[in-house]
Amino acid sequence: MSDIKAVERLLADENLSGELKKIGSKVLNKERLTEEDGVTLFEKAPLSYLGVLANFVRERLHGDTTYFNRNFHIEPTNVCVFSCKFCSYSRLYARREEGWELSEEQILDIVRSYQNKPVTEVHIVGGVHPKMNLEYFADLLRKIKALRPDLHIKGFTAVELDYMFRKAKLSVEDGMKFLHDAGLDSLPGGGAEIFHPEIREQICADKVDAEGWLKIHETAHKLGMHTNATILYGHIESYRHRVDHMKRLRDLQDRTGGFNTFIPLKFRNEDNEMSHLPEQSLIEDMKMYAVARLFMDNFPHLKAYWPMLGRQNAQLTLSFGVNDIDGTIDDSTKIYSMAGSEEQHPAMTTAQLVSLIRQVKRRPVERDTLYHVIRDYSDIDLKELEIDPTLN
Ligand code: V47
Ligand code: SF4
Repeated sequence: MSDIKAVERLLADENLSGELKKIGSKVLNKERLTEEDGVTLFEKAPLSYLGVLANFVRERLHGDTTYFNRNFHIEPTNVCVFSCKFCSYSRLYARREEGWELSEEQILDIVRSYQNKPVTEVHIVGGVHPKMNLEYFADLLRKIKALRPDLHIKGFTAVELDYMFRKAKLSVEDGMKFLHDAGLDSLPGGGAEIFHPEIREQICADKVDAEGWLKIHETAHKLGMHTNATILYGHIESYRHRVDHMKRLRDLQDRTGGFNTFIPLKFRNEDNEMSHLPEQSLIEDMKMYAVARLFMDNFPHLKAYWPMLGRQNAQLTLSFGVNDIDGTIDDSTKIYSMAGSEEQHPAMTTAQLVSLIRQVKRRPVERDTLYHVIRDYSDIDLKELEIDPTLN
């Protein structure tokens, strides 16, 4: 349970500056941090301080519970009309012969291949292909639901949705309702990048802006759908831009309460137009997670996406505020392997995920997309898990 003594010791340290003591007391007393506090944490707080406080908040909210799910991705295409400079994955529409475009039958075959497997979620995301429109995706959603009514469909970034709705000449409300009725259950957090126009205009000028992204998520929340949010950090943005980004999300969450999870995504620099930038250190990564946990006080969950960070680094985040490490994935996404992640074929069995979490003395709990508990794995024999076909 949350270690209040560790926080009290931290705040009693005579070497700690007055401003960090004040921020620490706010955290202890559940007072909201200002944007200035957020920037101060990034600029001045030692990692050890951030770790104690973020872990305190994580344990106050969730104890040792660490969530994971059993999921797979479908990436219908990497052909994209946009040209985000950080993206290693997309191929421009003009060079589409270099990319891939799955047919509807191929996509449904992927779903069929999971017919007897205990996955609970499919995550559908891809490039913005001008020929895959709203009707096409609505039809696909209906067909997936017909095959697997129990499968939660988390699909389409706000970038894909914005393009689909505009092309169909529908309002965000009507477009979202149409897809929700066709079977779309929730939205992933992609496409957020950095909201501030000073940065957005340099890294992804041609896709939906901050206001458009937030409006799409707000509309989904109003329809009763849950969504996630991301930040793409560690490139040309400053700490001020990161805090501004988190503040916009926190404000929307105050209004709707519809976000489940915040997912910081580390910029990976292989094979994209920003490859000249170095990748951030692991220390900077842990700072990002910890400050997010402290600043985003109305987000229930903080997720480290292991295919992007690598397994051991994902373990480390569990001491810096994170309480969710995503899912089994089953080698079904290419976004991060193409951007240079160490995880070239991201896949973990349930037994591997459980042991990863147990190794760092946390409690592995399988969840569904909406964080309903499916099973607590803390006392399960790992050997039994490896041989039980219903569990892997
Ligand atoms: O929006 C693209 C990012 C995102 C790079 O909601 C990159 O559960 C780092 O949003 N380096 C898409 N990041 C993926 C995404 C996501 C992933 C996992 C879970 C969830 C969820 C959402 O990937 C894009 C962009 O921010 N991205 N290229 C890169 N080179
Ligand atoms: Fe297209 Fe998404 Fe890549 Fe941007 S990040 S180029 S929208 S696939």
